[in-house]
Amino acid sequence: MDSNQIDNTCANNESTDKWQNDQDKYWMQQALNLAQKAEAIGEVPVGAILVQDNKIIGQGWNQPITLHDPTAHAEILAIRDAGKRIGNYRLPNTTLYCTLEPCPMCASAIINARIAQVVYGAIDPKGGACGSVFKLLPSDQRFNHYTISKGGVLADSCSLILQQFFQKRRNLEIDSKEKPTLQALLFDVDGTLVDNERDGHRVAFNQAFAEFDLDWYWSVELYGKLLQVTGGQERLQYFVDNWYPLVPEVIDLKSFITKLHNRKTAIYQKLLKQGHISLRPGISRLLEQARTEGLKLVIVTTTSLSNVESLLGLHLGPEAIKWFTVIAAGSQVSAKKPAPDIYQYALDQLKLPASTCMAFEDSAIGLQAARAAGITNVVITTTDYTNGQDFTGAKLVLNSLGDSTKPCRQIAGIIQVPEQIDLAVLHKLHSL
Ligand code: XBP
Ligand code: MG
Repeated sequence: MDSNQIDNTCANNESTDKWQNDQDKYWMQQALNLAQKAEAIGEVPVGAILVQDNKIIGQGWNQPITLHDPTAHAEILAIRDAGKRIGNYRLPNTTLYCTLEPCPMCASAIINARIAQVVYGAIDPKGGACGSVFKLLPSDQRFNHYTISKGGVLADSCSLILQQFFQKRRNLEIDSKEKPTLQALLFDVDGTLVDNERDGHRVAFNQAFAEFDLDWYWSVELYGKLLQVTGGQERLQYFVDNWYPLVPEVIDLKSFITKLHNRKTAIYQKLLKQGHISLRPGISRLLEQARTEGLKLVIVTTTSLSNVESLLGLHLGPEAIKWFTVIAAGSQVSAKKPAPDIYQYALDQLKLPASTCMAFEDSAIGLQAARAAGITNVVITTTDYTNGQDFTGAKLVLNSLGDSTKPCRQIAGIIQVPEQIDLAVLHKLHSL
C-alpha cells in the first residue's frame, strides 16, 4: 500500500466518520424535539427514538408522572412503540438515540430488546448506566446480546434543556415558598359580617338593664366609647368601673354581670330572629365564591359561639355552620381582642401559616389582633362606629365589600379596587 493509498483510506474514514456524526446529530435533534414534549407536560425532558435503516421506527418521551408508571422512561416508551409498530419483541439492527445516558432499567431493556447501538447526549452523573455510575453498556459477555454505546452527541443541547428545566422548577419552588397562596378567609363577626353593635348588641344590653330594673342606659354615643373594650361582660365591668352607675347591692358583682349578660345574649338572639340585623353587602356573595373555589372559611370573634350559630343559621341556612373549618369564638381564649390570642387559636386549629390567611375586620382593635398574630393581609370594612379609626397596616379599607345594589367605596388600600370585592381582588391583594 503506497502513501497515496493510506491518505485515501484516511480520507475515506474521515468522511465516513463525518457522515456518521452528522447522522447522529440529525437523529439526536429528533430525540431532543421529543424531550420538549416531555417538558411541555411537566416531565423531566428526556426524549428517545429508535432508528432502523434510516427510518424512525419508535419514539418516546418521559412520562412516568403522566402515565402513573415508574417505567415510562423515554427509552422504554420508544422500545414499546417500535415493538408494536414492527410487530416484533426483538429489535435487531436498530440504533436508539436518547438525550440522556440511560439508567440501569433502560439499559437492561435495551439489551433485552437486542438493540445494536445506543447513542446518547448528556451524561447522567447520578444514575447513568453507560459508565457514569453503573456499567451495563456497552454490554459485556455475561449478557447474551452485545449492544454498543456512545455518548456526547449534542451533549450541550441535551444538558441545557435539563438544566433549564430543573432551574425553572427550583425557581417555582422558591416562588411558592416566598409567596404562599391564599388559602383561608378569617371573618370577624360583630361589625364585619353584620353591622350589629348599635341596633343589635346595644339594644339588647339596654333591654336587659330595663328587665333587671337598672337605671342604666347606653346611648348610641356612649356605646361608641364603650366599644373600646371588647366582650360583653368585660364591657359591662368597664362601664361599672368608669361611669360609676348605680349598682345593686349584690354580694358578687362578677356573677351579677354574668347573669345580666346571659339575659342580654338571649335578648340579642331574639332580636336576630326578628330580623333586625342583616348581613353586610357582599358577605354572602364572597362566602359563596370562597366555597366554590375551595378556600377555607374561619370565624374569629369575641362574641359567643351561640350568637355565631344563631346568626349564621338565620342568614345563611342551617347548614352554614359547617362551611367554617374553624369557629374561634368568645371564651375559647381569656385575653380578648386586641390581644392576638383568638387569632392565634384559630390559626392553631386551622394548621395553616398566617401568611396563607386573610382577615376581615371592622375595627382598629380587630386589625391589631390579627396583625399581632402574624396576619398581614387584613381587609377592613368600616362601620359608623369605626370609621376614622387608625387602620395603618391594613391592606384595604372599604365601607363594605360591595354588592350589585350597594357598590363599595374605597377609603384606603395598596391597590385600587372595583365596586365589588371578589376573590380575584383578594388573590391580587394577597400576592402584593
Ligand atoms: C365584638 C365585641 C362583642 C360584642 C358583644 O368585638 O366586642 O363584645 O360587642 O358580644 P369583635 P358579647 O367584633 O372585635 O370581635 O356580648 O357576646 O360578648
Ligand atoms: Mg368587630
